[in-house]
Amino acid sequence: QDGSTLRRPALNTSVAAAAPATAEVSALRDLILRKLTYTLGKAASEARDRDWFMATALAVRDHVVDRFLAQMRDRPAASGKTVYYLSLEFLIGRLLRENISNLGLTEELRAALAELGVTLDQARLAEPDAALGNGGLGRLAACFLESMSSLGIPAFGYGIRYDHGLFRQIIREGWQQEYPEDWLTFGNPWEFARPEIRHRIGFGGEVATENGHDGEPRHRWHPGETVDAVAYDTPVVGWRGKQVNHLRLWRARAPDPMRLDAFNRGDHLGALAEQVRAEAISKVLYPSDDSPAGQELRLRQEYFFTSAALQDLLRRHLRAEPSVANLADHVAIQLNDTHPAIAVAELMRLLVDEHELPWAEAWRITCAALSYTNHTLLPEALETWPVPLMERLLPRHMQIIYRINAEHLDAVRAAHPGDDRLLASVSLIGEDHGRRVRMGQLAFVGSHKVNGVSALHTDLMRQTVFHDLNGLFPGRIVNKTNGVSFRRWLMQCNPGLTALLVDALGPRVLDAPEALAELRALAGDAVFQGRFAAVKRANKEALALRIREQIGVRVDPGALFDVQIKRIHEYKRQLLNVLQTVALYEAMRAQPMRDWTPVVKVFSGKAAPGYHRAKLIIKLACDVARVVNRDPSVRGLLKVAFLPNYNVSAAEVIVPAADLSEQISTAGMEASGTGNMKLALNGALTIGTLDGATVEMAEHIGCEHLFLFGLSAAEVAERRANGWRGETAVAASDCLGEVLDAIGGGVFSPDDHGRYRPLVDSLTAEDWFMVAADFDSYLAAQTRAALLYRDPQAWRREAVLNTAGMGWFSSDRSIAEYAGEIWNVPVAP
Ligand code: B1N
Repeated sequence: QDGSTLRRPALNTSVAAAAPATAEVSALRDLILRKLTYTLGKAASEARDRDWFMATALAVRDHVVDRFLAQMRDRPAASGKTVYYLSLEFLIGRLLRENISNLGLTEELRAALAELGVTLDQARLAEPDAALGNGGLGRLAACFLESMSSLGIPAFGYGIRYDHGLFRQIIREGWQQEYPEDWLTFGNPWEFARPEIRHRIGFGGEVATENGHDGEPRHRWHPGETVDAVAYDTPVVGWRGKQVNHLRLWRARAPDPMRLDAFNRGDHLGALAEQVRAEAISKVLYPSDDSPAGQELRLRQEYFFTSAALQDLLRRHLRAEPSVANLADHVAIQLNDTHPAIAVAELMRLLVDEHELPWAEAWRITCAALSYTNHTLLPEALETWPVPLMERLLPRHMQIIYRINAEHLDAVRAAHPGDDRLLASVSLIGEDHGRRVRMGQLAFVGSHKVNGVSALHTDLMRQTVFHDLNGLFPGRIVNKTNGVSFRRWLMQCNPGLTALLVDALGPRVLDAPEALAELRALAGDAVFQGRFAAVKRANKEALALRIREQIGVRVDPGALFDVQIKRIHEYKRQLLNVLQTVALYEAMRAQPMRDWTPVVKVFSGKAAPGYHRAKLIIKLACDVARVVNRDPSVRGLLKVAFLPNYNVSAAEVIVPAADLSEQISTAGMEASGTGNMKLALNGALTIGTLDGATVEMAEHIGCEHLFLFGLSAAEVAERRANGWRGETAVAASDCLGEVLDAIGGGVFSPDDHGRYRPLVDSLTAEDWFMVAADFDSYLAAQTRAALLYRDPQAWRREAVLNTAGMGWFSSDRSIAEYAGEIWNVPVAP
């Protein structure tokens, strides 16, 4: 009745299924061996998996270099533009499988390694994750870079080469603990250090004003402190090796390595103080996600990489062009959220102060070159910087911002005389909590296009945070719904499903994801369903093994795998999922012999280190898991697993194994979501609210094929405005009260009865995230899912229809839209 009982089709599980040519295999084998011997200085007999990975990666990198250099050398085609994607985060994950798959080298490499007595997985799994991002925003940047290469768009990604990426999460007795992550310890075989590509970044100091020859005053910034940004380039290989773009990450170095005089006096620490201060900038990624990180170091990081990027692209431009006057014809600069929003002032400074352009011309170029993507409307996540901090750290930029603001407000006054409310609302300086620079407003005013990341989110941008600016600049806000790289999130992470799709739809599905729609015709076909289910079953077995190895919990691969994998945040409502788990547990205990659908609840995700509520939710999930997993009365029909240290590589195992995808944020709060897309693409059914891009998924898949529930964004807003209280929902519900009593009363925390009292109290009171409000509706949706799962044919049909409806959510589609409507760069058909 489940996939395991069907005959497994003889499928070649690789995308590039053709037998590799022997000459290529031996050449690759010899190259790997040479790298191992002469670059790493290791004998094959001594080599560990990590050494094989390094040698393999270096060999693969050789295959990339020629294309990489050509891209660097050649200007893009005549009318060509280069896209510069500025992002404080790039959540790359591992690169070996992506690079060999995109180069079409997978089978050659597998064979070459086999001749050396090594499996591809041995080498592959030894690669550390490049975790230079927190979550969706950073992963989107990584998918977008890959898509730009795949579509043949010349592009650079600019960011920071953090010594330490997102912290490693350990769960000790249910509590999250953070440990530093160390991806560079053994070296990074993908990157090229470019010590000769270096830009000077200033901080602090004074601004001198002189009289320029044209009568206009000239400003010159004399920074009190300087730091060097040094380039490290990682090639980004596109699908079928089409184009190799650059991910250029900046490392902070002190201009002078140390003060020799102090060192010689015996002041060894003092001699190094400047170096430590400078290099702190690229030391560690801030672990904030959808939350503010208002530290001075964060502002230094933001300015550091933004200035380095702009200086770098100007230098590149001036190598081919006589002046900066036509800059906007050759560059498109995308600001990934407000983290690089200081680019507006920095580009003005470079054009006006350094390249001596008149202000008005510089402003025209700046607005034409820049565009800005907004990723969140959560008020606490909108970046603002205190004016005194900006004046101290970036005095010239603050002057420039004042002038931009003055001209902006003059224009508003002229068009809307006497409207002080409007002036205060659209000003670049907020006066609410002390005077602060509003980075969202700055990015908006300095860009020609501003985009949201899903249709709903873009509408909410127009209605809320950017309502007044939208009125002043109609048409500037556009929507660009997110997408995901089908190479990584289907072909590489799910080779079994990919082979099945190629078999059913032909190889063109690898290049044209719209072809997935043709699966609809096969959704009811019992043979196809069986093959689809067999792939899912194998992926679930792999995940079951991982769960046992990681946390010692045994799960049945035949059970419904219900997964919620994402950052832990109140608005994402992992708590709602835990409440339903407890409700199910109580129901099972009350009626142990009913024919319950076996369910495995999988949770994985990190909480921001300072976000106590989120850490308490992890603790609750673990406490519930401990009680449920060892209770014999549930007969193993419910298992709960919290998998520690969620990252890209973990997602690549969990996503292909999921049956049910939890996308249950409070409507109006998740800007887009991209995990929702990865899971549905791999045949998981969605249980979700009408939030973010899930709305558009429901349109593409057909809303009857998702388990939708809960309040709409408008209803949430209305309840909040009318002073909603959660106790209303408790009173109306058959079981919510009992669930809250159990949790609040210490059933899952016998060592500390009061541990969850504050959590429960917030649900009966304001219930800001509408957990109580949506509980009954969520429970009903969960029941529908559990019932459907008991009918394997019906479930499989739905799973196929979900995959079939996801073709539009490729990041290639997103990038083609950016190219056409924001960047004005051609995309080869
Ligand atoms: O960006 C993703 C979206 O799919 C998610 O819905 C959205 O939550 C996420 C401050 C953020 N928004 N804001 C952030 C990250 C780091 C930080 O320091 C904010 N991340 C998102 C891609 O569009």
